[in-house]
Amino acid sequence: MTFHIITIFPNLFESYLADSMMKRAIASKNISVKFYNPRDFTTNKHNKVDDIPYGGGPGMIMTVQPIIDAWKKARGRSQKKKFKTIILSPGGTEFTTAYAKQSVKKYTDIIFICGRYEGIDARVKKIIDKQAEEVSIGNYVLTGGELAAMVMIDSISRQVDGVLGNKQSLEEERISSHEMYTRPLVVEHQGKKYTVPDVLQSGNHKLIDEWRNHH
Ligand code: 6GU
Repeated sequence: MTFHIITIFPNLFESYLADSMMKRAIASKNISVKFYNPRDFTTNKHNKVDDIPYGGGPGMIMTVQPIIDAWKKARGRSQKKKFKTIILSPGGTEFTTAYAKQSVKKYTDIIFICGRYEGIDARVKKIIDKQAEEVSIGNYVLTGGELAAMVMIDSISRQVDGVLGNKQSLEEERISSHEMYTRPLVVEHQGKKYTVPDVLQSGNHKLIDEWRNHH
């Protein structure tokens, strides 16, 4: 899976991609991440990527041309019939694990368009048309699409074969059991002892599975 990220703040992604699961997934070539900064695609003198809104109102709107030119570059590097464009938008379709799984099945390339400021000129979506979908990660407003793109990239990557290795099924199981324990067997805190449920030490995997389904 290749992620193409259109953003004026590529640095925001650096630390997250440089460690842990994402670092390994990139090193093993299970995923790859490419950046396109609209500022590098501007045709105006001062590399402006935004302007004031028609009709008035606060803030700035990201202009069409640099985003579309960045998108064309990303599209040119994608597999023709297997790419998807996601416009990060707090009002879009809600992102879920099911969405992540579907994305891995259907696409080899995902292009993320991250908006900043008060938004993106609506004509970006109209120009890209059928190939684009507005997607949100939940019912709250973020300063920009970058954090949301990172959340989706994390969630989609863990669905890519080989990224979690043989840990995959275990990791998925965690959702049905949120009570997990590791050593030591007894933790003492302010005079009180906190121990691990006996069943988890029983070695009886049928009983352990049953217990996990209820905790
Ligand atoms: Cl995709 N963008 C922004 N700005 N805020 C959000 C979001 C996206 N998803 C939830 N909140």
